[in-house]
Amino acid sequence: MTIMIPTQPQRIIIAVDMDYFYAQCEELRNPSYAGKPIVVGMYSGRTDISGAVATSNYPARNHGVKSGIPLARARSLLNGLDSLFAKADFDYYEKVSSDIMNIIKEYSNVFLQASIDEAFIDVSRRTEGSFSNAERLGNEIKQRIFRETKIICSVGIGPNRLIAKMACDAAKPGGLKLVRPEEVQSFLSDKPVDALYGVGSKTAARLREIGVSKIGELANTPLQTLQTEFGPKLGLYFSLASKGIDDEPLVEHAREQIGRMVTLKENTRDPAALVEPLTRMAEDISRELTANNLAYKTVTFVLVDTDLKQHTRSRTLKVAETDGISAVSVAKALAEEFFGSNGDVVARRIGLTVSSLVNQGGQKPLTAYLGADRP
Ligand code: DGT
Ligand code: CA
Repeated sequence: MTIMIPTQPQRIIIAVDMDYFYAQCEELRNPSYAGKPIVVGMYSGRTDISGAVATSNYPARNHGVKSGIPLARARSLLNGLDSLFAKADFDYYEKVSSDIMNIIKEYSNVFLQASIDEAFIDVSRRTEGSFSNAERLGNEIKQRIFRETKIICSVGIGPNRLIAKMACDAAKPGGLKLVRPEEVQSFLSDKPVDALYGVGSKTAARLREIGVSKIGELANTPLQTLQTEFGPKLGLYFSLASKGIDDEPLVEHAREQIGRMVTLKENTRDPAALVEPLTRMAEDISRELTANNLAYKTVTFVLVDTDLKQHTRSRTLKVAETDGISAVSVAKALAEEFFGSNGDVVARRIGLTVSSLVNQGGQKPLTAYLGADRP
C-alpha cells in the first residue's frame, strides 16, 4: 500500500513596488512635466526652500537629485532646467496607494503592505508552485495597475520575501524579474554586500575590512567568523540571508498600531527631557507587543504643541523590532529633527506609536535574528 503524503507547493512570493512613487504621482497630475525633472520636497515651513527631497523622478536623479538631500542643493543641481518642485501631498499619495493596494490584494489573500508603495503577496497556492504561472500573474498585476491607475511599478518574484524584494530592486525601473530557487545563488553571488537587505554602509565597510565585498563571499564566510565579528544574531542573519535563505512566512498585520500619549510635567523643547516619558510609554507598548506576539517596523513620534496643534514624524526600520524600548532612540532622533526644523514649537504632550505590526508566531522570522544589533 502506498501512503500519499500531501506536499506543500513550492513557495512563491511576488513583490510589487511603485517606481519613484511620490514623483510619479506628481507627474500624473502635471502631465506637462512628463520627461522633465520632478522633485517632491518635505518643506520645513520656514522658507520655501528649506527642507529635504522625499523623492525625485529619473530625469532629476540623472542630475544627482536623490532622496534626503537638501532642497536648496536640488535647486542648484537643476539650475536652469525646466523642473517641477512639488510639496509632498500625502493625502493624494495615500489615495493613489490605496487604489493600487486594492488591485494587488485581489491576487492573494496572503497580502502584506510593507510601505505606502510596496506590497508582497504569497501566490504559492494560486500558481500551484509554478514560477511560469507566477510570471504571468506578475505581468498581469503590473498591467492592471498601469491600466487602472497609470502608475508604473516594478515586480520581483522569488521563493521568499528577501529574494522577491531584491529581484524587484533589480527590475527597476518598470521591469519584472523572476528568480527561481536554482537561480538564487547566481543572482546573489556577484552583487556587492550592501545590496543585501539589512547591510548598511557601516556593515559593508566592516565586511570589506575582513575581505568580504560580494554577497557570494559572505555566503562562503564561516558562520563563526561572522558571529565573532557581528554577534550571534546578526552573524546568523548575514549567513542565512547571503545564501538567500528566508523562511519567514508572510503574515498580515494583526493590528494596525499600538500607541500611548502623555502630558509632560513641563513644556519643553529639549529632546533629552523626553527620554523618560518616552521610556515609560515604550515599556507599556512592550508589554502589549509581547502579549500579542507582535513585532513592529514603524515608529511614530507625536507632539502636541502649546497651541494644541498635533505634529507627527515617523520612521520605518529595515527590520522588525520586538522590544518597544528600541523605539525610544528612534523617537528621540525624530524629536531632534522636528525641533531642528520647527524653531518656535514647544511640546506640551507627546506620544509614541509603533505600527506596521507583524506576527511573531510560528516560524522564527529571519529578521528576528537581527534583534537589537540591527545594522
Ligand atoms: P524607487 O522605488 O527607487 O523607484 O523610488 P521611490 O521614490 O518609490 O522610493 P521608495 O520606494 O524607497 O519610497 C517610496 C516613497 O517613500 C517615495 O516616493 C517617497 C518616500 N520616501 C522614500 N525615501 C524617503 C526619504 O528619505 N525621506 C522622505 N521624507 N520620504 C522618502
Ligand atoms: Ca518605490
